[in-house]
Amino acid sequence: MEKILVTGAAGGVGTRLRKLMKGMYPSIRWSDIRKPDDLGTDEDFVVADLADPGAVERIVAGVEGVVHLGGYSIEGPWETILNSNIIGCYNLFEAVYRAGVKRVVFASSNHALGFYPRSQRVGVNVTVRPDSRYGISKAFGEAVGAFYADKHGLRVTCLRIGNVGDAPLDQRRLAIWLKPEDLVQLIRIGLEHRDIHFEIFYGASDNADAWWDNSNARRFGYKPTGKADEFRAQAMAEQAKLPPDPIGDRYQGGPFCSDEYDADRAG
Ligand code: 15L
Repeated sequence: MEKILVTGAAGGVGTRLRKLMKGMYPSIRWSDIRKPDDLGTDEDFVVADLADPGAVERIVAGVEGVVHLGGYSIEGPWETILNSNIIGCYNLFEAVYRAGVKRVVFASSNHALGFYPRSQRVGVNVTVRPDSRYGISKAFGEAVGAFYADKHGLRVTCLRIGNVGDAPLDQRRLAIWLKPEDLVQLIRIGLEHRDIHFEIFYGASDNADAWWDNSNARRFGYKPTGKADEFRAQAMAEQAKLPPDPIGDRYQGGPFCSDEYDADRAG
């Protein structure tokens, strides 16, 4: 890979990646709907609204691989999710295909499967169970990726990311924490591994409480270095400060599941 594009450069994960991936490829173009506050003078950055197909065409021109983090990263109103994550994601894959880009690493999310109970271990061959409009948009993105891989030969890797941070923030994050350096490892597998066609990996470190079977990522050489267990005491201390959440605590998606939840009343 000589030249790659990373969307979502101004977001929390993008901001970390701009530091961690510096110099990793000969040329990295960063993009977002707004300029990052801490943009360095040596960084190649282009503003683009993913909902605008023309703007997306311009940012993908000349790149060999794309890391697609861009979009709205939490639950939001339908209009917002529709424009940023559904239309934006479609525009990205379509532009990539038309420009002859070879690979996409798509930042999916644990919220595409948030309604699996915490008691169930899930692998990559399960039905999606989104916990939010945001989760639906991530399931949509995975489907778009599979389509362009199968129909047009694009090499696509979907990362079902848990929670990226310096340390797990609470009990749920002990199961789904992703050390930023481990995310970089997963991205590099997606961009560089010879045998990628369409793959789904869980974006999680080596967590003792894991709910996900990440053997597919390990098959491609993923060796996570982060261990959430090392932060157990502090994560549980933070958990103790949170109010009880009977629905959120039952399901993998946590508060994304309890937010707007009225299934019991409907039944
Ligand atoms: C996500 O997908 C979000 O982008 C992030 O903001 C966190 O909410 C994370 O999931 C999580 O589940 O902790």
